[in-house]
Amino acid sequence: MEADSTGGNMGGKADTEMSDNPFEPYIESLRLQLEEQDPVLLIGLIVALAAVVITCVFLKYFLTSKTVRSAVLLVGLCDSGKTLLFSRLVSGKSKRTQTSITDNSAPYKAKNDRGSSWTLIDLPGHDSLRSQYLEKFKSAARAIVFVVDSAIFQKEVRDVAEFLYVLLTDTVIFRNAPALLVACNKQDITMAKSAKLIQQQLEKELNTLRVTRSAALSSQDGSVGGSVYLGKKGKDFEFSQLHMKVDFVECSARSSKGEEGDADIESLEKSLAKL
Ligand SMILES: Nc1nc2c(ncn2[C@@H]2O[C@H](COP(=O)(O)OP(=O)(O)O)[C@@H](O)[C@H]2O)c(=O)[nH]1
Ligand SMILES: [Mg+2]
Repeated sequence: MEADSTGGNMGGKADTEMSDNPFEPYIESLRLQLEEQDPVLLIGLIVALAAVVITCVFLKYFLTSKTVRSAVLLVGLCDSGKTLLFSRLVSGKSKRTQTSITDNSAPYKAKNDRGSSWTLIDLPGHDSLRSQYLEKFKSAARAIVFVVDSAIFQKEVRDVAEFLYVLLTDTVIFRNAPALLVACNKQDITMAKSAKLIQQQLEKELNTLRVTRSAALSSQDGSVGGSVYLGKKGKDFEFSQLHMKVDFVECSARSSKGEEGDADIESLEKSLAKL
C-alpha cells in the first residue's frame, strides 16, 4: 500500500507511532500529498475552511440570541395559583406555597415526542414587583401562561383585563409574539367560571379598556404612544385578532381534596407540548 511505503520513509520513529495510532499512516500520507500541492491552493483551502467555521459560529450566535426563546412565564394576579401550578408542572407534587418574592425558575420537559425542554419561570404576582420581573423576562418568553382564578373571576375581571392589556400592548411582546395560554385555574371549585365565559368576558372588558386607554393617551400628547394598538381597528376586540397563538384551557392545581389530591393540569400540559 502507498501509505506503508511513505510511512516506511519516516524510519524507526514513525514505525513505533504507527503501532499506537492505526490512522497514523493515512494521516502521514495525506500530509505528504498536501505538501506536494501548490501552497497557494493550500492557503486558499485553509481560508475557506476558516470562513465556514466563522460563519457557523456567527449563525449559531445569531439564531440562539434571536429566535430560540425558551422561557415559559407564569403570570397572573396574586393568589391565582401560579406557584402551585409551577410546582405541579415541575415536580408533579405540590409544595406549600408562600407569597413569592423572587422569581422561581426550573427546567420543564414538555410531554411531546420531541421532548422539548423549556425554562418555566414563576413570576411574583404582587403589583409592585410585577412589572420589574416582566421587564427582565419578557424578551425571553416563548410562551406566557396567564393564570386566572376562575372562582373569583367575576370580582377580578377588571384587574385581570388590565394586566392582560399591559402584556398584549407591550412592544417587545407584540414583536416576539409568544404563545398566550390562559389557564383558567381552580376549576375544582364549584363556583368556577368556564374558560369560554372567561374568554368572552375578557374580550368585552379589553374592548372597553382599549377605548379608554387610547383616549387617555391621545389626550395627553396627541399620539397613541409607543405601545401597540390592541386587535383590529374598527372591530370589537377578539382574541383571534391577535397574531400570537392564543389558547384558553381549564385546569386546577389543587383538587377538592386539598393540596395532596390530584391536580388536573392535563389540558395545560397538552398546550405546552404544542409550543
Ligand atoms: N381550590 C384550589 N385552590 C388553589 C388552586 N390553585 C391554587 N390554589 C390555592 O390558591 C392559593 C394561592 O396559590 P399560589 O400558588 O400561592 O398563587 P400565586 O400567588 O399566583 O403564586 C393557595 O392557597 C393555593 O393552595 C386550585 O386549582 N384550586
Ligand atoms: Mg406565587
